[in-house]
Parts: sequence; structure tokens; C-alpha cells
Amino acid sequence: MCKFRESMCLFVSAGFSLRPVWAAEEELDGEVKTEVLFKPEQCSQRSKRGDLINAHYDGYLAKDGSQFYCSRTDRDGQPQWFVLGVGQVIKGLDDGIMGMCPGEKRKLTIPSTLAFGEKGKGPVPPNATVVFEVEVLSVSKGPRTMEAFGRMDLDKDKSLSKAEVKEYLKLEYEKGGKPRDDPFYEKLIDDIFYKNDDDRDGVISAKEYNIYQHDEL
Ligand SMILES: [Ca+2]
Ligand SMILES: [Ca+2]
Repeated sequence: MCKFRESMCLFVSAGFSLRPVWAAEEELDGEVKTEVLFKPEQCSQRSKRGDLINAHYDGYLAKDGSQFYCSRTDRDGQPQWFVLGVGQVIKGLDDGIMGMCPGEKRKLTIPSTLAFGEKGKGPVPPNATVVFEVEVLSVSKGPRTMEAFGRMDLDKDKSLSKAEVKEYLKLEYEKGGKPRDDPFYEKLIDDIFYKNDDDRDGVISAKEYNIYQHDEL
């Protein structure tokens, strides 16, 4: 279930220090350092700001390689689902995941200023440089455009039902060559409605959907 768990997480827990290959904070100069670990031969679509991303990312502390987050085991191993470049993830991930193809893997070394800052968060101490191993599973055209909204709104009643969102997701995943089973879609849809259906009436209105309109998406 967790590919990295076998290779990477156990690797780390075996006490092997990755420190020498990971950049120190001062070497980063306030920017994300990107290493491409795997790039598929075919790249159907490169991620850009406003795209809907489905990805796994595992987080490590740069100072000792200890792991503080594994998206393959946390939250039942569900890949994370977010809109790129609008602050739904830390700035370093928003920056470092730009221009990725579905299937691509990257290692991102992120200075604390673009991660958890002076305060840190949970297991991440203050001023910590962090490293994320990212695997992008799918890139779809951002949901936050009126064009996408129109395509999703099959009955043209200016609101999105769960069935309409599900149709859209199915098409997107099938296009990406990775169709999923129903429970997978149900979980994604629950998450989408939890985050977007502000008035909890069971449909996403154009207004609720277009929350990022001011971001020129
Ligand atoms: Ca509708
Ligand atoms: Ca609503």
C-alpha cells in the first residue's frame, strides 16, 4: 500500500542518515530546491496554478531525516486533494509542485520560511527545513473556473450535485488512465463538499465553487 514506506520510511527508521545529501537552510537561500526523482515519458499535462492536484507527499525533517508525515499511511492512505498555488498547502509545496506531470516524483527541500516558519507545527520544530517526497497522481484542469463549472453542471441548474461532481471526477481519472472504484470517489466527493458546500444544502452553488475567482484562475 505504501511504496515509499518500504523503501523510504523503513530506510529512515533503520537509522540511516540522509543528512549529507540534504541541503542546509543557508544553502537554500529562501527558495525551494527541486530534484526530479522520476519523470514519465509521456506528459499529458503539466501542473499550473489553479489546477486540481491529487498527490501523495511524505514529509521529513532535513536535520535528521526523521519523518513527520506520510500521506500513504495517514488518513487511510488517501492521496491528498488540493488546488495548486492558492495556499491550501504550505507555500513550498505550492511552489515546488508547479510544472509536474501526472506520475512524476520530486524531492523538494523547503526552507522554514516557505514551510512551518518560526513557530513550527506539531512534530516540526521552529525554523525547520523540511523535505517532501511528492508523487503527483493526477493533474486536472482547475475546478475553479467557470468553464469547468459549466462542464460539470450537467443539468445546467447553476449548481453542482454530488452526482455531477462524481461524473466529472470519473471522466478525469479515466482520461488519466487511472480509473478508481466507487469508495475512492465517494471519499473525494465528501471532502470536496465538506470544503466547498458552505451552506450545507448538498449542492455547490456557483458562488461557493468560485471562491478563488479573485485569484485570476
Ligand atoms: Ca447541476
Ligand atoms: Ca451549497
